[in-house]
Amino acid sequence: MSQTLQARTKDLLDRLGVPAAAWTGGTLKSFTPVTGEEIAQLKPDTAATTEAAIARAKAAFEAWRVVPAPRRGELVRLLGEELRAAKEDLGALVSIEAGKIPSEGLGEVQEMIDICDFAVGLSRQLYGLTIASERPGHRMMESWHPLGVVGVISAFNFPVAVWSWNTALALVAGNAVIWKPSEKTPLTALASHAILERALKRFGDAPEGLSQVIIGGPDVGEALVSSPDVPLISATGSTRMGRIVGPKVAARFGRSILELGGNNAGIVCPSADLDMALRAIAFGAMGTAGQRCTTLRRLFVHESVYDALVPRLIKAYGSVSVGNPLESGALVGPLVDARAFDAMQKALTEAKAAGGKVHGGERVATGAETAFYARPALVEMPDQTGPVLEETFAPILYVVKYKELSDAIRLHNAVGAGLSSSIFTLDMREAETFLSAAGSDCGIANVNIGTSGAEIGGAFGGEKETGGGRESGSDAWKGYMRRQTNTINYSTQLPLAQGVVFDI
Ligand code: UN1
Repeated sequence: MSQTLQARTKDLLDRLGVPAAAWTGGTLKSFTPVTGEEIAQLKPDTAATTEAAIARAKAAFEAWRVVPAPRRGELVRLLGEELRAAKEDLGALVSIEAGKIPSEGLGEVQEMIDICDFAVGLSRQLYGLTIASERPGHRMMESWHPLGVVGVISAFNFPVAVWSWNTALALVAGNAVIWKPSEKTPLTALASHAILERALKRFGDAPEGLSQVIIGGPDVGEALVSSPDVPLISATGSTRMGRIVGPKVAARFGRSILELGGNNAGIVCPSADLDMALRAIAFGAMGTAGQRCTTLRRLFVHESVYDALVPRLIKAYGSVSVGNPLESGALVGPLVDARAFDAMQKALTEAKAAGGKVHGGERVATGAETAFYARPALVEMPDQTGPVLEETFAPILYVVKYKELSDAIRLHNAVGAGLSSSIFTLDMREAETFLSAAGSDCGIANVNIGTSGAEIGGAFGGEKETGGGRESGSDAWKGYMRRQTNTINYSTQLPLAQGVVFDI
C-alpha cells in the first residue's frame, strides 16, 4: 500500500509539472494523513530567501500595476483553463495530502476554477463611485488602485482553494502574491504554482516574481508578516495564529484579512423538514472529517422534534463509512495527524465530565498505525458548557435541546467565533428573525442548508474571533486594493469646502 501511495504522489507531481528536485532530498518532511507515511522531503525557505522573494515581488508589482486590469484578467482566465485541465490530478493530490475524499478533493479544485471565472469578470468591474460635490464646477470620484505585495498564509484543510481566492483577486487587482502554505500541505502548493506558471507562460509578458511560493515554518511566516513591503497579509488558520499575526501586521500599519476559527451552529426548529436537515447536518458536521472552518459543531434542536431527529442522527453517526478515502469510498477520511486525534479525545473527555452523552468518537483501525481515523462523535449535552464553547478541529457535534427560539439564538451567539450559521425551518418568521440584526452574529447565515460548503460568489469570512476578514466573492476585492478619493475642479474659481474663506 505505502509504495503505491508514494508512487501515486510521484506520478501526480510529474504530471502536474513539479520537478522532483523541489520535493526530494530536503529536510522538511511531508506526510500523507491517509496512511501516515512520508511522501516528500522539501527544502525549506529561510528568512533571507523570503526577503529576497519579497524584493522580487515588489519589483514585479511595480510593472504589473500599470498593466490594464482586463489584461490582468486574461492571466486569471488562463489560470482557470489550466486548472480545468489539471482538475483530476490536482484533486487527487489534495486527497492524498489533506486526506479528503475524492469528490471533496475535486470540489476544492472546482472552487479554484469558480473564483478564476469570477475574477476574470471582475477585471472589467473594479468600479469606483462618482460623488456629488458641494462645490460648483467640481467633480468627485473614487479610484481603486493596486495595493502592492499580498502575503497569503493558508491552512492544511483547504490547501489550494484559499490561495486561489486570494490570488485570483489579488492578480486582477494589480498585486503580486507570495504564498506561504501550511507546512502540512506543501506539495499541493507546489503543484498549484506549477499550474499558474503554465498560465504565465501562455500569457507571455507578466513580470518575473509576480507570484511565488515560500515553504517553511514560523520563521518564514514571520519574515512575511513583519515586512513593511507587504501591505496586505491574508491569513487563514486558527484564532491562535490570528492573535499572533494580526497585532504584528497592525503594529506596522499593514492591512490584514483574517479568516480564523469557527464554532458554527445550526438551529432545528419545530417546522423543519427533518429529512433535509438530517442530510445537511450530516455533511456539515461529518464532511471533511470535521476539518473545515465552516464545519457544523453545535446543534440546537427544539424539544418538539428532538426525539424525531436526534436518534436518526446518532444512527447515521454509527453507520457512516470511515476509512481510507482513496481505497474504500468512505465518506469520512482521516484526521490530519496524531495531535488532531488527541485534541478530539480530550474534548470528548471534557464533554463527558460536563455531563455529555457521547456517541462515537473512537479510533477506527485501518491497519496504518501512523494514520488517525475516528468515528465522528455526536455528544448530547445538557447545556452549552466546557468544550462546546471552543473550536476543536475534529468531527464532534454537540447537540443541545431548546424551548424558545430566543434562547437558541442567544446560545448560538454566545461563543467567541462568528463564522457560519444556519437555521432549519419552514416558518418565515423564524427564518427572517435568524437573518435579522437581532439574529445570527456570524459572517455567514443560511436557511435550510448547512454551515459549510459556501459558494465563491459571496463574501467569505466571519466576525469576532473569526477575525472579521472577507475573501472570495461580492466586493471582497476591495480589500486587495487601495481607495483614492479624487476631487477635480473644472471651474475658474477656487471655492473651499464647508464655506471656508481664505482670501489672500
Ligand atoms: C475553510 O475551511 O477554510 O464554505 C474554507 C466552505 C468552503 C471553504 C472552507 N467553501 O466550506
